[in-house]
Amino acid sequence: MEALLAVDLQNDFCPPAGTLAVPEGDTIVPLINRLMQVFDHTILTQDWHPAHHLSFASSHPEKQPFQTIELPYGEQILWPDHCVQGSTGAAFRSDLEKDPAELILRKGFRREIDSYSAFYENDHVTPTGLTGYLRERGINRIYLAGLATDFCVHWSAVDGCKEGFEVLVIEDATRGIDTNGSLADAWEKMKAAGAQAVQSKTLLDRRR
Ligand code: VGL
Ligand code: ZN
Repeated sequence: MEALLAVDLQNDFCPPAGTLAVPEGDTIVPLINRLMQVFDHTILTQDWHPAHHLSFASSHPEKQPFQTIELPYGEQILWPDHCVQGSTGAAFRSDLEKDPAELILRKGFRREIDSYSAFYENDHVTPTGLTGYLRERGINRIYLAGLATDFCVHWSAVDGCKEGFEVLVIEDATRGIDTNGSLADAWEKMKAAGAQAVQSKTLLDRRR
């Protein structure tokens, strides 16, 4: 059984007003709405940080967005403040269809740990519970779409493979941030982990 996992389609990741806007991030929303119609199961993720989250550059005097720091779990890129719990920026895009979603998974809610992946926080050991949810529901294949290709989609794809799921990334239904070569690096790592790239057309053409 398969599910569509649509990642972080929130105002802060979209132009023109998002604080961490992914170029063209807004343009994939109508396509993802159509994709939901050809999947029996849709899951949405929502980046959901408390104010003063440790991944925010503003939490570290002297630091600028897109610089990095060392945290106990390793290197952390510092971001502009984004997706603060309850803010307009953290809300889903208003044009996103939310009704088909069977689960809305929030992540990044612990101040000290970022969480790009929908499966594990960035320490790679704190689970979100998604593996158990998918397994209990008999879902063994996941299709990823959403934002950003090089962070939350990338890390979710790699962890999904590690957890034993078949992972396909719908390439034209994602957009990347691309800081320091991160987009090319992400595709290399997703493919090395066993994830496959697919185009939305092949899915939209499927007979159901
Ligand atoms: C994301 C950076 C920080 C993402 C979330 O959704 O890809 N990227 N928080
Ligand atoms: Zn975030």
